[in-house]
Amino acid sequence: MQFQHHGLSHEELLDLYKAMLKPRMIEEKMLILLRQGKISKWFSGIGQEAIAAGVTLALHPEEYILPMHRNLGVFTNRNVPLNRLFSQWQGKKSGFTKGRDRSFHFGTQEYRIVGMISHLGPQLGVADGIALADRLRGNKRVTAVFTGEGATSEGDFHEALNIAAVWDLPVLFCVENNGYGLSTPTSEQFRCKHIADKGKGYGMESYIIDGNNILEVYSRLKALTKSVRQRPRPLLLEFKTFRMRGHEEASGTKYVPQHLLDEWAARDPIENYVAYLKEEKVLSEEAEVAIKKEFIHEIDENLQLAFAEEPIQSNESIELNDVYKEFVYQYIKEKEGKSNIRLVDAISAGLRQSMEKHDNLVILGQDIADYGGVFKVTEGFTEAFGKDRVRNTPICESAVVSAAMGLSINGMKTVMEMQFADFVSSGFNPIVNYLAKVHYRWNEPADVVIRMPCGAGVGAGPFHSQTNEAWFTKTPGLKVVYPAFPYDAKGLLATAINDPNPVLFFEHKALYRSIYQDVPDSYYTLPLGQASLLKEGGDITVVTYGAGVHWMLEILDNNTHFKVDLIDLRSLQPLDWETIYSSVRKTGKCLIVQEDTLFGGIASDISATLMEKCFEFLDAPVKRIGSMETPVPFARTLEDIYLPKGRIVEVLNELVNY
Ligand SMILES: Cc1ncc(C[n+]2csc(CCOP(=O)(O)OP(=O)(O)O)c2C)c(N)n1
Repeated sequence: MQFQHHGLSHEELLDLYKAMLKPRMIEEKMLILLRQGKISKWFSGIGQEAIAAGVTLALHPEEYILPMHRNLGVFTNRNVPLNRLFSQWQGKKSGFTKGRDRSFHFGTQEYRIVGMISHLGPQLGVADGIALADRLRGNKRVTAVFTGEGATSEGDFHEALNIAAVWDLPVLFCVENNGYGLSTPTSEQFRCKHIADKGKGYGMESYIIDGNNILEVYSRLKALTKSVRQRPRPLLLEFKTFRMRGHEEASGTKYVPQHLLDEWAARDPIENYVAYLKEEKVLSEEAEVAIKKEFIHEIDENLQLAFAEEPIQSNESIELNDVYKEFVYQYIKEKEGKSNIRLVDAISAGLRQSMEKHDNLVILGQDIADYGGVFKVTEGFTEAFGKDRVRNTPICESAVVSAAMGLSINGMKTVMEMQFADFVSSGFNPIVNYLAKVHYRWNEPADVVIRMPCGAGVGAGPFHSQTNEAWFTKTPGLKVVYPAFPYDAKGLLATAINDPNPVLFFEHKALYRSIYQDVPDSYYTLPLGQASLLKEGGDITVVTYGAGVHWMLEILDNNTHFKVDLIDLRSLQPLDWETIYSSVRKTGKCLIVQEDTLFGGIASDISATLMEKCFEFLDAPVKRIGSMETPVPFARTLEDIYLPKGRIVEVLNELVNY
């Protein structure tokens, strides 16, 4: 291995040695503890230390790094206290996740580190968002994100690189090509010769770097980070290296040919560097021993601290309290002056006023800039706020959700427009696994609203008509809002944007241009989690939301003999149970109407809960109505069969006569 000192002083050369040695020594200790059954799992980065160490030291401390499971050197070189790391791995209180997540699955704003989620790929889009926030604020900073070569096969890799290229984001995509993804060799992972070759396809500079040579890693990174800070752009960096141990310790390396292990053992980044330092008379035997002694002492001392800590204690309310970041709702009263406008206009006006109120708010979405979005909600916004804040995205829902997460981490708010709620399936993973879980895991909020134009009754077929709120009400950590009227939509959107938690904001397409209301011209807020009692009849409670509200209003207008308490839920998570209970206690009969197919929807949960909470008050079985258990059909005649509207009167009659 050839080392060139690139003009570094002896002290700097020694620092680079220590930067690799400490994580190596910690790992060696962990392997012993693993064998003693004192820690649960270990993902080894032995043999790859030069990459994490070199990249971290080339960055400034205020620049974010997003490491993976083999990048212990990122943490040690950001000087994260070792006792906190050890406690984290033991699920103890001084760790970073209150025992809620394991190993390197955490972030810390204090050290500007954003750890991975197990799904690997979303990490890359998060780096885009962090870098975008820096660009928008004019910070001359880089963001470095790590991935293995295996995870480059994920769509997230493609999406994140593509976005970074199109937006000129200062992201260093650091691919550690260590030969294997679990047991899968690179030959079964991709067909190109080098991962770096993919850079060309994105119009991106890319470089191949010897990942086992600390001086090459550090000096190349020093030069590249300097250049990217001056001229923001993404770089694809492929570090050639090798994974010397199993994917995790228990899985072993039987599938790796011995000659590869031997060849790469001879290229060990630390041993070779030590030989070089000794040859250059930078490191003496005595100094080496002294450094190791100091690290052994530091590791042991911090291990004692972690082992001495009690197993973590908690209770149900502590656990539940951390699912969402605390948000104190601020009531902002409307001012005088109203206009009779449609639902779509109210949403547009509300969004515009929030853009004026929050200068850190960014809107992301497909065709939302000059085109104004397919439903024209953001029409005229680029003139008012510019294309930086009203930002067209490529067609890549997953990385855009991840980027919104990154914007949040770096102090921004995002409203993302799903072009149609149906397409959220392409961004599902980061919503339910990243945004939903991040506050519970490491106390980091996801300040993101995802607007979801949804619903049937518009003759748009199986892929442009779904109302998929139940995909999200199931997932702790998300809020779900579903207004039926312009007034509610405007006030609830303002609150959703003020709320630092992730909110799925459903907007029914069939209501966009058909429902009018007098809506205050001024900015105002409405609280999430409060249903509205639209009619008081007293005989039957009907609980519904979205289009269901308007079906019910029409039915009640045409059938005045039904005496109904009509409840519009307005938000589904949090859900206003009290309003439902108090009406059902009074009427003793309840029908829940939802547009979604019935099985597993919100109606089922409300029904089951009423059985538990209001059983003594019920005079009839709780009834549910939803769409047929088929995809949403295209032809209007079929859609009428599919949707439940035509079946409501019959069930109401059943309940009246029960
Ligand atoms: C979406 C997803 N699929 C599969 C896995 C299981 N898994 C975890 S790590 C890993 C291998 C990753 O390989 P690579 O990206 O090359 O990183 P390395 O482990 O080699 O550092 C696999 C298959 C996962 N965590 N997430």
